[in-house]
Formats: sequence, C-alpha cells, structure tokens
Amino acid sequence: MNVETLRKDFPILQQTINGHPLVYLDSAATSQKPIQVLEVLERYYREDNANVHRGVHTLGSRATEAYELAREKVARFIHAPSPEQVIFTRGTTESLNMIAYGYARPRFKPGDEIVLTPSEHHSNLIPWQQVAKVTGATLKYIPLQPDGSIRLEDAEQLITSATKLVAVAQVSNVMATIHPIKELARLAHRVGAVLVVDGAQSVPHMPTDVQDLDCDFLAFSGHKMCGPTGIGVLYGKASLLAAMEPVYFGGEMIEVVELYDATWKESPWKFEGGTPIIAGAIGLGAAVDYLESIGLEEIRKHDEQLAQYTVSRLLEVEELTVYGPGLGVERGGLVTFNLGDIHPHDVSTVLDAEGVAIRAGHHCAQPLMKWLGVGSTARASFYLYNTEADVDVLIHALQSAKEFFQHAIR
Ligand code: 7TS
Repeated sequence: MNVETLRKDFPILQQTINGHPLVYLDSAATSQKPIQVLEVLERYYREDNANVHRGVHTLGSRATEAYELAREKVARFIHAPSPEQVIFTRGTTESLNMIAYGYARPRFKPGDEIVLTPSEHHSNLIPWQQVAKVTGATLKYIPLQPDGSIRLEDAEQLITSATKLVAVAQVSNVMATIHPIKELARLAHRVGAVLVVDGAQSVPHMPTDVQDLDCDFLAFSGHKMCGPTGIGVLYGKASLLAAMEPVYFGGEMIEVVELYDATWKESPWKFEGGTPIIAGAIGLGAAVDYLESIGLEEIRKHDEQLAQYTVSRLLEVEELTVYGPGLGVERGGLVTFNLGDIHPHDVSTVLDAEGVAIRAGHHCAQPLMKWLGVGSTARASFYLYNTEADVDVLIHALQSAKEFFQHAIR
C-alpha cells in the first residue's frame, strides 16, 4: 500500500487551510472520497439516471442493474450469504432504528432484557432505550474496564435467558476498543438472543465476514468508507429478515395492494419503500471496489500502525491524557485524548488554524463521557490516506496549543 500514491486519489486533500496543507484527522466522523467514487457518481447522473425497478426503458434497466450490482458488491464485501440480505438504508443510525422498529418493538415484552455497553454511540443506545420504554423491556450494561474493554465473564453473567438482544459496536468511536464479536455472538446464541453489531467504525477499516462473526444484524455507513453520505447498510440473517416487519410503507415495497390491506415483497425490497438511494448505493459499490483494490488487511494494518504511532507520540506531550487501550494493545484507527484542562473545542480551534482537522466534543457518547469523568474530548482518527507526517504535524500543533494556552493563562 503506497500512501503517497493513493493520496492523489483524494482531490480534497490537496488544499491548504489557513495557509497550511490540510491534515485531515477526522475520518471517524466521515471519510474523504476518492475520484474513483466521484467519477462513478457523476457518470451515473450524466448517463444512466432513472428510477429503478419500474420502467422497462433502457435507462431504467441500466439504473436497476447498477443498483442491484452495488448490492452484490456490498454482499461480497461483508461475506453475506446472499445479496438479498443487504438492505440499503441512509446509514448506521437508520439501520439500527429499523431493527428496533421492525424486529424488537413487535416482539419484546416486560421481563425481556437488552444488553449493551456504556460506550455505545447514541445511535446504538437511544433506539434501545425507546424499545425498552414502549415494550417494558429492561436495559443492562456490560461494565467497562478502564481501557474501555469488556470482560467476557461479565458479559456471560449478564446475558441470561431473559436476554433477547445484545447490541455492541465492534469498534468504539471514542475508546477505539475492539470488542470480541464472535464470542459475544456465542454468548447471545447460547440463550437464544440476537447479536446486533454496530459496524460504523469497523467495516471501513478491517475485513468483515458476517458468517465468521456469526452476528445476526450488522449496521454500517457508506460515508465512513469512501462512499457518499446518505447511504448505509443493514445486513441480517435471512430467517430474521423474513420474520422482520417493514418500517417504511409505500411504493416499491409491495406485492399486492387492495383498499384495506397489502402484502410485501421479500427482503431486501420490502425494507426499501419509496425511491431508493440509487446514486448513493452505486457510489458505495464504487467505494467497495476502491477499498478492495487496496485490500482491507492492508488498510487495517496501516490504521493500526498509525494509531500506535500516535499514542506513542501523544505520550510525549506533558499533561496529555490518552484514553482507550494502552500503547501496543490492539485498537481501532483513532485516538481520543485531552490536553490538560484546556477545553477540547479550544484545542481543535487552535489546531484548525494550523490546518489540522480533528473532532472535539462528546462524540455522540454522553454516557461514556460521564464514565470517563469529562465533558468532552479531542479525537484524531485515521484512514488509508493518512501518514506519520500528518501525526507529526498534529503533535507539533498540540505543543503550540499548549504553549499558547499556558501563556494566555499567565
Ligand atoms: N455508531 C458508531 C460507532 C459511530 O461512530 C457512528 C458515527 C454512528 C453509529 C452513526 O453513524 P451515522 O452514519 O448514522 O451518523 N460516528 C461519528 C463520530 O464518531 N463522529 O461523527 C460521527
């Protein structure tokens, strides 16, 4: 993997911000898009644009073929047994809500339990809170270790015959912890519960094999993996999707409609009511092609190395706290930190003046911030186009920020 060469695929990176070359360290929020994806999107709108699954005209057939080909590509990418198990959604948030509305709400009752971790993104937390409120089910949390990991013994104790659903992010968007999905699947299945995996921060960064993981549902977003915004995926096991209710009712998802009733198509179409996200799906297919041309093993190795390098360099900065797994312990491609008692928004603003883009805030994980005992944190996150030189600029900018605020305080 030659980072210098592939950086040329990302036109957005070739600019200066506030007089400095852009150093983009916010890919956990959204990744940048290569020309290979931009060109496919433009070509689709220029040459093939039409609605899918309706007309029999040539453009309609071309658009439908391209849309369904994208589904096949995504299915292969995550090793789904069939493309019919890949539902196109707006993103991770919508995918998780669809499981909550279509699977959990009609089934759960008082006494049932939903098991989560306290580090979940709000998207994998609030839908389950709402399910609990409506159905009378109870939420249980697997306690976190200081580095954000969970102990399987704790999970085993919490996942009981009352458990109906376990929902966990494969990689935490704050702690960077990688959770043991296969083992959690085993624990969930032992008691007849389903395992929902939030793959927003894992699918873009490592090989994904849903059959090997044995997860029941997987949710992820296209925009974090070089694809466009507004497209995501819900994968489910075939039997679960067959039993699950549609969430959106309307055009395209029906079989027969009468005045007082209607029947649905099979999965995935019964879940894709209305004109689907055609260009988004085709763009995601192009993103999958792009990532596969580089190799997910390579990307994983690169992101991990860069994250480890960042942790080692951040530890050199006085008064800086790094959260998550320690140096040398496997982590996702991001590092969350705080610089003394300087507000992360101030850190981020000073860094932006030097062309460095990081995220500051609660990262849509307020319960986790409370657990960490902070209001917010700063976070640098990486992808295939980042280099050690980017990290060096970050460290230099952090040193300047520290000096700036120390002088300002005195
Ligand atoms: N789950 C995790 C673990 C995430 O990191 C995110 C987005 C989501 C779910 C929601 O994804 P969406 O595409 O539906 O919005 N995380 C972040 C982040 O860390 N910074 O900005 C968005």
